[in-house]
Amino acid sequence: AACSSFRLRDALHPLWQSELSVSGGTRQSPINIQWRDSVYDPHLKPLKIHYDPATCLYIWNNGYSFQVEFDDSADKSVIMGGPLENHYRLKQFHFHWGAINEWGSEHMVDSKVFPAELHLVHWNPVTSTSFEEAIMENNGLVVIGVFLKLGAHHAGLQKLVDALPAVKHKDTIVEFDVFDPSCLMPSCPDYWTYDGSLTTPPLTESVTWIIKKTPIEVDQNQLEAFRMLLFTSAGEEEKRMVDNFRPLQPLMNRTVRSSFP
Ligand code: SG7
Ligand code: ZN
Repeated sequence: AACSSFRLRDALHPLWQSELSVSGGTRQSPINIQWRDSVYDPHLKPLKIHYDPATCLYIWNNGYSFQVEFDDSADKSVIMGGPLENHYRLKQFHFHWGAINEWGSEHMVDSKVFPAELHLVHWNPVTSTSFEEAIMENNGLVVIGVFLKLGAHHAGLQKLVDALPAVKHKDTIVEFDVFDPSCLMPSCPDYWTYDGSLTTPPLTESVTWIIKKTPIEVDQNQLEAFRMLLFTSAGEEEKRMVDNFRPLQPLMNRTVRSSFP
């Protein structure tokens, strides 16, 4: 049931080839956040983000997105507060985006879709000894989602955009030192939170999602730079890396909480 609405393109993508039989999920992601159905929880604390720019290691094209990886061998880049009972370590961030500006985000708000969505992926070092272990555990992961909308040039994002030509092809990787992803965070502290899953295989239901209410602005050239990346390896027939989002999943028996009234 969890995958009942995925598209043919998902099924054809190598990432999904062995995952056609995933079913039975009750807390799958992404979802459409209905603002008026979300419940204000006054006990939700502000989210605290402490990233050490020196833990940033490299950027790679994994054939589905590009992602920036961090040294997670110690508690150096962590988040805490918000809905969380302990701190979580930053492992990587990546984006999802569309072929055109009319779609691209995984989550939606009142059925509104954004041209792209940033995911900062963290794992629980209190209940797991590694990221790989945390993927399989309830409350093992926290992903912060930030919507990207079309608007002003984003200076912080540009350092990333400048590195993209070097990872145009699948399986390419380059060093990417000293980057503080908190520059990609909107200044407004408001967020929604709900219990969900990874949006790619193994689709495990191990994720506490924290979706920031306010999008960040990026300009058209920056979105176009994402769309120049390729799903394909060097030498293969070129396929543009676009529309790398999973379709909406049913909310089922879940409540989305908001940190704001
Ligand atoms: C992207 O999204 C990659 C994956 C990530 C997945 O495909 O960033 O990272 C890898 C392959 O290491 O999977 C386990 C994991 O982080 C799903 O992440 S998401 O649910 O935040 N979209
Ligand atoms: Zn993602």
